[in-house]
Amino acid sequence: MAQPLHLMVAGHTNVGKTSLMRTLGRNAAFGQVANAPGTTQHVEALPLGQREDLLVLYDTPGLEDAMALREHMDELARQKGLQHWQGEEKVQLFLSSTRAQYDFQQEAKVLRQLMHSDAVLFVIDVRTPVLQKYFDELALLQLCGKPVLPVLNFTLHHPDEERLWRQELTRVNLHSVVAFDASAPPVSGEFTLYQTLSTVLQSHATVLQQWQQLIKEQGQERWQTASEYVAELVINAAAYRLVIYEGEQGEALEQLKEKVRKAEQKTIEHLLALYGFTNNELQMSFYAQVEGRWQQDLFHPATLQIMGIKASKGLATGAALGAGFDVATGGLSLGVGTVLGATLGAGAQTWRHYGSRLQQWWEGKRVLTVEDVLLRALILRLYLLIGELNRRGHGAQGAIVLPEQAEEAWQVAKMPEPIEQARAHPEWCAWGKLRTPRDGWRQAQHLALAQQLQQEFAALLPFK
Ligand SMILES: Nc1nc2c(ncn2[C@@H]2O[C@H](COP(=O)(O)OP(=O)(O)OP(=O)(O)O)[C@@H](O)[C@H]2O)c(=O)[nH]1
Ligand SMILES: [Mg+2]
Repeated sequence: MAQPLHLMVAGHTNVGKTSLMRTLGRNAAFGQVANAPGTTQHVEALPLGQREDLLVLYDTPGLEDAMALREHMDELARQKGLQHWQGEEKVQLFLSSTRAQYDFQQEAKVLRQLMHSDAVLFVIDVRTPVLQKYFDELALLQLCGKPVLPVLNFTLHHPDEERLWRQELTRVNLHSVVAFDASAPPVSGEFTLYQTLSTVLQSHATVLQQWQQLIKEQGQERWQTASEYVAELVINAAAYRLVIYEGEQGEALEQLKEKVRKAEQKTIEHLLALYGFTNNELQMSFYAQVEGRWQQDLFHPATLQIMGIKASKGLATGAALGAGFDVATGGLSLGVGTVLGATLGAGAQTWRHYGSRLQQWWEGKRVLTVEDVLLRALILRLYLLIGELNRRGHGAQGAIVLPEQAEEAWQVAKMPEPIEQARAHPEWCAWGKLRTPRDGWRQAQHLALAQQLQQEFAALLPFK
């Protein structure tokens, strides 16, 4: 079996090394990130994909005074009579010197890690001017003869600066350079990074290939799991029905809204965790993490309209019935119930089949259910979020902002069959139960819905 690749991330202080670690490791909770120098104090390992046998990244403290360190090392080398090509010996000499314990303590940690690494990702903040200190840092890191791949960070809005840095790096013989942005990495930027790395690190080309394959597989798995989370929420919401008596409508509506909101929030939490965006340190409320659409109440008719959902049909029919979808219910249906609890209270169309029972409207029980229009809103909001999570770098600090545009296809699509099935099976709803009901047919419909949603929203995947 191939040896794991030990890859260290190094560079000047505060250039985004830890942010790059977070993004490549898909872990927003890794290490400390702050807009201040000296945030990372120790070397910290991060096995990628929880696979110690493939690729281990190492975060390191920022380099601060490489120029002074180079002078010190040159002096030590002169005293020992080392030749200029004896870089590794020079580093060893420094590491056993007194100053490695004191004024060059941070740099010593970096160079110690360098001795145990196969290659270095040298992070550069392209917004900073090209200065001598960066070349001193590069020269230090090149002492051990390990391949150095410059990673240009903060490239999103700085194409000119990126070009300039690329030019300058060729002067020191660094022709393989990768552009990245830890907060909004370019689509397939990760693949470009590993591909470029394998050109300067032939010895580990196999491991790098395996890792790229694994990234793809894990991406597919996440996509599948995410769709299962959404499908679970939708099955529960479609199956849910609340039997109420006259006069209880107001209270029941609030109760159901609360249930849907809670279930949606739980799904969001699961999605954030699935994509590695749970930041224990901040423990922000999800409203703080996810801006835009989420601040709008799901049940407000304006939300549904902005989402582009064609609710007009449901609106008209519901209004005609004197219940159903209106401002007060916001996507919940108040239908005629039967004592036996047969299929009722589903979409507005269902009403046509039960027209004869309308005279019972103010008699007996009512059944409160979640309308199709609301299910569509739930699905759309969650897929917009998934799309964002797929694109977002784990080094990003700001709130997640959902795009304005919803998937056009879903605004008109017919409700998938598994949703219709769930409507006919109130016992499928897991809300308020200890565990998901064990029912083979429910399971099959749940997976079928997840599958259908994946196809429907395939365009949101950053790579196929
Ligand atoms: N917009 C943007 N901000 C970034 C990017 N990378 C890092 N940052 C921000 O830059 C600041 C420094 O990031 P860190 O990851 O802590 O930098 P570091 O190099 O690890 O810093 P030290 O550990 O102190 O050496 C933080 O405020 C990050 O949010 C990027 O690609 N784009
Ligand atoms: Mg750091």
